[in-house]
Amino acid sequence: MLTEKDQQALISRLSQACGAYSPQTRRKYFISGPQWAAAYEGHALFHAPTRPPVSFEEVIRNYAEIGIGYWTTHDTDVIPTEAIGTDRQAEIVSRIRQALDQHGLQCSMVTTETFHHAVWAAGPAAEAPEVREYAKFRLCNTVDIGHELGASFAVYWPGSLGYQVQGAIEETQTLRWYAEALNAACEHDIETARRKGRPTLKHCLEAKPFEPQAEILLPTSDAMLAFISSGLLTHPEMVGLNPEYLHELMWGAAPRAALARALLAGKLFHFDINDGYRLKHDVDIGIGLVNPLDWLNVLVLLRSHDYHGPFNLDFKPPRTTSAFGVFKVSFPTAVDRFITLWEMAGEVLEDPVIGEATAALKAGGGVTDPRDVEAIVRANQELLTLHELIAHRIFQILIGAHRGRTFSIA
Ligand code: 3MF
Ligand code: MG
Ligand code: MG
Repeated sequence: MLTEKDQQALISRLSQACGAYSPQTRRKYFISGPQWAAAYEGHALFHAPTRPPVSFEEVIRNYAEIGIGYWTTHDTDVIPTEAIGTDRQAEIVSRIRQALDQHGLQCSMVTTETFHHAVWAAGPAAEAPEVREYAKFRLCNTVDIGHELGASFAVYWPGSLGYQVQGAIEETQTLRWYAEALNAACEHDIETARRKGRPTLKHCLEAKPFEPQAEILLPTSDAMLAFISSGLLTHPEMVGLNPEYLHELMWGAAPRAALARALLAGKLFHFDINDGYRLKHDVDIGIGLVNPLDWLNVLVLLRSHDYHGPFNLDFKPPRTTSAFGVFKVSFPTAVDRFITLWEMAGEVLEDPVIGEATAALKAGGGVTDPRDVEAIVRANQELLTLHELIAHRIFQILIGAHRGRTFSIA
């Protein structure tokens, strides 16, 4: 029988056999590691935890060792709800600063938990005014924590903004109330930033189509774009998006197209990276383990629009991974798949076959009469075969065939 130490030695040896980027290389990318992802104990509605709790000190130390240069957190990942806004918070925040400094990490993003605690049973924009006042307090307090830790982004996932049963809440009213909380956070941010001589934070909305409410009022990034420009926000210029790859895929969208719409609106501020399946629950698998080809295409789009991060590793190490495995396998391999796909995206953008094919498609068939439908069809018929050829070439880049890797039964 293998002892625990033998098993860990096996994991280490096989990880090494896989190869890895160095921590220095990993640190060159704007990749952030969430406190909650590393500290996830493997629990769910139908699942008991499989891993013990880990402290922020441990997470920060391990991220540093791996080469993850940025750390992100919910307020209540690190501060118990009852200590929010108290001296205890100040003491915890100063310990976080110390841990970050000691290990050379930066806090890039802070987020308010408005879904877990009983106070959010009816969501952050509930009918009771005291719940909404409390939500404002929590959002403003998170802005304070963000400035204290040197963050540049604040994220809001209003997953509890919705209902289980229809008719009990009025949607327009609830959205107006939700906007009031965001407005309070932006106004508080402007004041705090001025006082501290820091830039204001970028406030990012994150959509998810299902969970935890049965029906969600802002289920997609597109719904959030409409909300941002609805006139309800006092500072729409401070508010953008934190799309999550799987959250878009879950409702059946093409994540790349959803990101394209965010880019066009100038609202792609932050990006949660992970993987999973269409029309399923939020399985939060590590990037590239389900849809590597789609991921490659997503990164081609982002690279060609100069989006260089943050890329926030919002996945959940599977319940089958041990506490040792979380930092030995789960996080380093997720980072490495991201880096590989990112570099491959660079190859796609520079590939001569794709370049020539794309240019030919854009040049079109050269028909000068825009009313000659027959001629237009004929002039483009052969050219359009290039669509499939481009897709094949991207597949070849994914598997390394463009560099001579071959497979054959002969
Ligand atoms: C839920 C999520 C959230 C958000 C987080 C940051 C727990 O599916 O993705 O992670 O990313 O609340 O705002
Ligand atoms: Mg997320
Ligand atoms: Mg998710």
